[in-house]
Amino acid sequence: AKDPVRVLVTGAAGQIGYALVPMIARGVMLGPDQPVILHMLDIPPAAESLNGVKMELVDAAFPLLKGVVATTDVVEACTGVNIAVMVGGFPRKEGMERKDVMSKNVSIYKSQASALEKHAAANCKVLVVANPANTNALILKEFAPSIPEKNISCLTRLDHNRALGQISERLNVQVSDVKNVIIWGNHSSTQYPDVNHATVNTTAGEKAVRELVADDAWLNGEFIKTVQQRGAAIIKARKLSSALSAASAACDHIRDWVLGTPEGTWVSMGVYSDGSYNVPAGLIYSFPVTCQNGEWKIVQGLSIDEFSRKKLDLTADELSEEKALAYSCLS
Ligand code: NAX
Repeated sequence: AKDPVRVLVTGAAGQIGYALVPMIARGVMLGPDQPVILHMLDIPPAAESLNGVKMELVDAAFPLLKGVVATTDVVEACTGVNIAVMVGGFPRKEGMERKDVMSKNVSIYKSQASALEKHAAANCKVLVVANPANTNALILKEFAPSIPEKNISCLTRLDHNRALGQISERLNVQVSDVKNVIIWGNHSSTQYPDVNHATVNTTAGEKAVRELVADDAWLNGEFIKTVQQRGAAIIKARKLSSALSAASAACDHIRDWVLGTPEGTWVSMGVYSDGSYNVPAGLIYSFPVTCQNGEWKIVQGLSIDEFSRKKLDLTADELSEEKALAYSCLS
């Protein structure tokens, strides 16, 4: 039998946490033969609720779940973890300035970065979900200099999956037959969902999404907007933000990162930019990536037309601004 993997979920008493921990305990994230020990962190006001989640995990009698640590102590939470899914953060409340929200999250991610750096297992992989996800991940990277930058990422897989879902609905095909959409940039409304290289598996072989949809106005307009605004549409409908789809996307992200992407398929991950596609180096930016042996690699050589170029730059500009704002909160 395999040794258990320790998986940290911060903000585990929240909405996404409640959807995510049972998925991890069932093997959705790391596979049906991989035992796990869950580390759950939240803040003291949520301690009782966190303990309730722990009770339910016990009651669910998951065969793969070999232990549960539920704590409000960040050092205890981070000790020995192999994977860290950072869902906890300070939400934007009505009437709050962007700078105030940023400042709260910068201080959270700065201190959690240090705890991970000192106490996590060597080669721990980190996924930041909490918003502003890209910039929280960047702060985490800056304050955990001994964690390799290739081990720090943020979640844009939900946006990626939303794009697959929209194409599948529009063409009335199975979502599993659609692949290679790309989310470029920030997990925000400036993200660019790009279908220029996306394909659908049909009985007549692989066909380009653009060819099958045959409606560039829709693809360049409503489609992009729908994916960009999907989070807000869910809030409007549910009166709560996306949770099950976010949890599922977090599992997809880690699973593909650890176990590899299928041959010929790429996924979107927010990763540390090396300047690929003329995206400024030093931002956490969502790129198309393939994964093998536990490492991601940015897909190279895709053609970028003028329309796309503008959109890649726009979302990069927003990230540069966020980075400057985050740094201004440090001083
Ligand atoms: P909730 O407010 O339900 O849960 C957040 C939890 O984090 C709470 O239990 C809170 O007590 C805890 N928390 C706050 N500060 C903490 C700290 N310093 N250490 C540990 N825990 C802390 O929010 P939920 O709906 O679960 O969303 C969580 C985060 O995911 C939010 O920042 C949200 O904006 C972000 N999202 C990101 C998405 C993505 O695709 N990247 C999509 C979904 C989601 O909107």
